[in-house]
Amino acid sequence: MTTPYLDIAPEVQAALQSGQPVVALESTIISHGMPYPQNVATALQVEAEVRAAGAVPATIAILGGRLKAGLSHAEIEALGKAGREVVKVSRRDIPFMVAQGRMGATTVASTMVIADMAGIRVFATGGIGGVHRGAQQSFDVSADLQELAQTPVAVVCAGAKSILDLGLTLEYLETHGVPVVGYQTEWLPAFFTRESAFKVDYRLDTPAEIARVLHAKWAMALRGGMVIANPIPHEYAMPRDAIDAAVEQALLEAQQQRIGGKESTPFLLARVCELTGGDSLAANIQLVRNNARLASAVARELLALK
Ligand code: PSU
Ligand code: MN
Repeated sequence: MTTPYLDIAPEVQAALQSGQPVVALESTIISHGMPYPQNVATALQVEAEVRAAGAVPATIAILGGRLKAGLSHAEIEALGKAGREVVKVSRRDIPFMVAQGRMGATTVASTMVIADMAGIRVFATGGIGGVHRGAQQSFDVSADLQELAQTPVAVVCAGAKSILDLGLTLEYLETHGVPVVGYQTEWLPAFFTRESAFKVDYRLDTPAEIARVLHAKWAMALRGGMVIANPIPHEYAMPRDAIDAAVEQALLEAQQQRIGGKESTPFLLARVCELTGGDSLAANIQLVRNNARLASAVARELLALK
């Protein structure tokens, strides 16, 4: 599907038309997920990783009110430099950016919306949003989960950060019919660590097996996407204690400062990054690159089935 609001970069368009694999990438991870300048460097490295794996990257954002699938390096630099000043755009925000001609960084949810419009089926990121700890009171459930329930895009991630309640996140996804696949693991990865206390729904060991399941799901017109949880490579995984302490501290500060709504996740991401220092940032960068590689392989295998 194309819309009059969507600009697909020529390279991405050519790849889609000639049956080359394309991988969508989000932009909130650039603006709100990491500090400048590492965010820009990472975004470019991730694009390079996709290319090295024989696929075409399509970083997604909203610029000047246009939905963009495929950004220039200058556009990525602008998003990264503006950082948390850029509007964080989820599904609900898209029409405001378009009608008002504004710039927005897309979350997992809105990246899925735009990838779907462009006909891109596989998307790589770091971590997805989920059910927040204390959601029984706050009702804070990321719109990413509802998007996974309705939009046919596979999201390759390293699980979810332990700022979230991973058990409730899995329950929510189950209720909404979203499968969670572990790549070469039966445990849900927790972003900085390879395992959590929770099992995934299905373990699959090759990109081809993942592609076959996606193909079957969409061939039957079953609504929605899939979570492909890819553990951080062993050599970059972090000790759980260090992460847990930083997460507890960040959550406490968020509560004290009454941070809520869309500010919650960016606040927690930034505080965990500050409190754990360079180590967690290095791990974060490596896991996104790792996800870009797997997503590229899945995109390639999916095309082979069409
Ligand atoms: N988790 C991370 N890094 C991120 C995000 C989440 O470890 O960058 C970003 C993604 O863009 C995700 C968004 O879609 O935060 C979720 O925000 P919220 O919880 O407000 O839905
Ligand atoms: Mn939220």
